[in-house]
Amino acid sequence: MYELKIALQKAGRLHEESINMIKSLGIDINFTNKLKTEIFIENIYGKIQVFFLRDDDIPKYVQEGIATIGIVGKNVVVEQQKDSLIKEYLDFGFCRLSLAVHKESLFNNVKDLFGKCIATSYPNILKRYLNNKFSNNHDINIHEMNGSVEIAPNIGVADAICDLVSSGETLALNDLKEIQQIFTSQAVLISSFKNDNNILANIFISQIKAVKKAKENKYILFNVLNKKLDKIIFFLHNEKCIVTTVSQVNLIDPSYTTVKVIVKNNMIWRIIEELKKNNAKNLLIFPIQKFF
Ligand code: PRT
Ligand code: ZN
Repeated sequence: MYELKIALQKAGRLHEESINMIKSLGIDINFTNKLKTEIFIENIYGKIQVFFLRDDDIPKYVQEGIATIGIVGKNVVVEQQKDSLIKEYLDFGFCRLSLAVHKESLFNNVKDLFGKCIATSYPNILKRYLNNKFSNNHDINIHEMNGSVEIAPNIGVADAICDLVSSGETLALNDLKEIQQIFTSQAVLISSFKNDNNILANIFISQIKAVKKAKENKYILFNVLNKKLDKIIFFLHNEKCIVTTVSQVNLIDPSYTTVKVIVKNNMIWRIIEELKKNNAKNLLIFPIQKFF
């Protein structure tokens, strides 16, 4: 029996989607009591323990091995300078870290902030950005705040802010305008285990990769006239589609062949149009659950 300990955000922006991600792997994580801080799940390979923490604590717990795996925003991991824990990008929780100033301010770019003060909860990421951009040669002052950063310019604490933005509504509500994006973020899977010493963790990560890959593709099934088959197969290979089945035994009409193919999402329209042009029939498109 193997053991896997997973740390997720207890409440907040990543909570729901982290749970959905775990469920999509086929792990039954139904819990009714929202106040519960840990749950145990028995799986054919072993025991999975899920516990819920504040996002800021997740990288430390993972680094110390208290949790094997964690799901947290890349912004938190990089700010805590634990970048090496990142194993996989999870395609949710997208946001950006941006510099913003009062909408009527004359500051239009980062250089305009020389000699000025920027308030932020992300001093390390901001410092790294400024030092890289200006080769350590700038006199911008960083004022660290733990929350409500967006009010700093209005109360005279700072000339600009560096904060997370997703829709931009919070900036607009506080009469701020974005002048420079300095970092992009999304939810990441972090882990500090060595590759060969935790079988259940390896299985978990390979399942996550399979779900991600599945989301990027669709499964298409169609019937095509036998005489057009070679042309269609050549076209599909040329477009880097993965033809999984070519079945000559078509019970409805022997002059047709059934083809099954895996197609990247961004190619679907092009492929379908070409198939239609070649009189393909009974075109069906399926989502894929996991793709190994
Ligand atoms: O309680 P705990 O410490 O666990 O949570 P938290 O309050 O520190 O974090 P939480 O739940 O707000 O965010 C968790 C993670 O979600 C962040 O670390 C990011 O990786 C990600 N994320 C995605 C965001 C946003 N989008 C986001 N918009 N985190 C915060 N925001 C805030 C932003 O700081 C600003 O106040 O939302 C506001 C802006 O949103 P818009 O849509 O108005 O632009
Ligand atoms: Zn937090």
